[in-house]
Amino acid sequence: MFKKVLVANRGEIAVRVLRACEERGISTVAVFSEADRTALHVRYADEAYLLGPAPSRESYLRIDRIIDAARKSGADAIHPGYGFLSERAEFAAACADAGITFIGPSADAIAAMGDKITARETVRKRGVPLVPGSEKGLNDEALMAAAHEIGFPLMIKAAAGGGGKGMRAVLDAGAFESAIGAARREAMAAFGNDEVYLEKLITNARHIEIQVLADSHGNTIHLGERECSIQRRHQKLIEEAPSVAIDEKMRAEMGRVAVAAAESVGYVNAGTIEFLFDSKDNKYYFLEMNTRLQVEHPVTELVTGIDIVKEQIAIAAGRRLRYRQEDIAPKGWAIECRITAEDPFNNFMPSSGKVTYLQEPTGPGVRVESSLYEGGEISLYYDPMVAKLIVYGENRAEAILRMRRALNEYRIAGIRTSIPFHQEIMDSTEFIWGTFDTGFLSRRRISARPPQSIEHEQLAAVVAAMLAHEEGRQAVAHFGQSSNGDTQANDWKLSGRMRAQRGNW
Ligand code: MV4
Repeated sequence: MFKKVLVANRGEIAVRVLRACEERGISTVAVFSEADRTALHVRYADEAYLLGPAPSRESYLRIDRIIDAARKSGADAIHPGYGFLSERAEFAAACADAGITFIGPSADAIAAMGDKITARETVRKRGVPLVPGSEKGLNDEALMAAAHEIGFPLMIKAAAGGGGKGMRAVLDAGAFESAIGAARREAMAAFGNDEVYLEKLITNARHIEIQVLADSHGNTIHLGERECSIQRRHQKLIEEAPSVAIDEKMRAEMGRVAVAAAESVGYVNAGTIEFLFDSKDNKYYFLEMNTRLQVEHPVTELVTGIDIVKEQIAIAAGRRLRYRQEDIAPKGWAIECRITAEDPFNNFMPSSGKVTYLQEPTGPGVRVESSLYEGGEISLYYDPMVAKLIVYGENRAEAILRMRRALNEYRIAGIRTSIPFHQEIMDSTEFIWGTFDTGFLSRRRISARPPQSIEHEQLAAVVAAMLAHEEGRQAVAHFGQSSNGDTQANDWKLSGRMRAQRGNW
């Protein structure tokens, strides 16, 4: 097992990884920029090394300086966290060249999944369903021909992109030629690679991803799904596990397909396969594979009881996974809200400043992953996410009510945060019914004023409806369709709401 691990990241994920090392009795090394001298992760680690000035390109993205810090500290492994260098094949290679273990997949696996067209063609050979799209190496003329075959509307995506970066929808042939040019220019500027590809646009789909864990002894398993459809400009804001949209049969099938996708590149360590799920026809399509630990990993940890970061460390140290697929039985419901230093009442304008007061929620089923502390400074140099609030409940109704309670307890003064946004979502019918898709936020306008707490009887209706829906789901699962073609759940929903209005829910 490693004696000393360097965490090449900052903020809440650096603290998260440092904690996992602490619990495994591993010494810890932090790295930091000038702007992070007093940051929580620096204070938490056993030792810390300055990388350089605040801008990421001078600090957290400097492979040479990070390797240098690892050498100076005698770290025998590096955990990249997410973002920054976590999906840079050249960083994984630099670690290997320096004789330092990279806690993640091989440079080859990162590269294979990093090129989104190669990834599609690799997993297709294992029978993974793809969105109908174009193959590698097409020039504009060939792409035009492919576009007419695929049909409109379609999506133009950057081969070196991912996470929605460099992606644009094209609704008809007339807009296609200019869109291709713009997409290539954008891809070149963002990734230094102007290759683009086409996919049929899947409308009103859900973003469902499967967590995969693979050791270096040929054991690859999945830990169930996460629903991540509530995104703003391709930034996930709320994630949950499991998803209301898929049943046990679909879960097993998507899990099997995700494992096959990971095995297609000889994947080792934690990874996530992203799918689009079309509940209109119960079809799902491979989007891409994320070759890193994800922000939203805690929701999977809460429903499986598995510490994914500790598993990553054990796998990188050559240990065998202690689980087989049949040991994985997700239980209960988890929801995560990303707390960002942004003002939801001012178009999510980033907010900076000193945290003058901090009161974090606690109590049953509440987990906070955060780098905030009273007196700490939030700057504009880095991603605005400053904390994650994750709750666990026996079912979705309890998880939503618990999230409402925890959000109401959360107090952060000195900066504006996305907390009020999350409070509104937890009150919204579309979220409570679980009928949202990736277009959810584009259909909503954030109210221009802080939400009034809903009246008790309204809350009663919400709770009753959720519980009825939950019972209904179980009833549907048990009894299937009712006579008039509606699912049993709809009848239960109605009765739930009616029961609440009578007050005897
Ligand atoms: C799509 C799509 C619809 N059709 N591809 C977004 C992030 C990246 N992982 C891929 N994403 C999508 N790819 C096709 N062919 C819808 C999404 C998508 C999305 C798109 C717009 C706004 C929000 C979204 C949330 C999740 C997924």
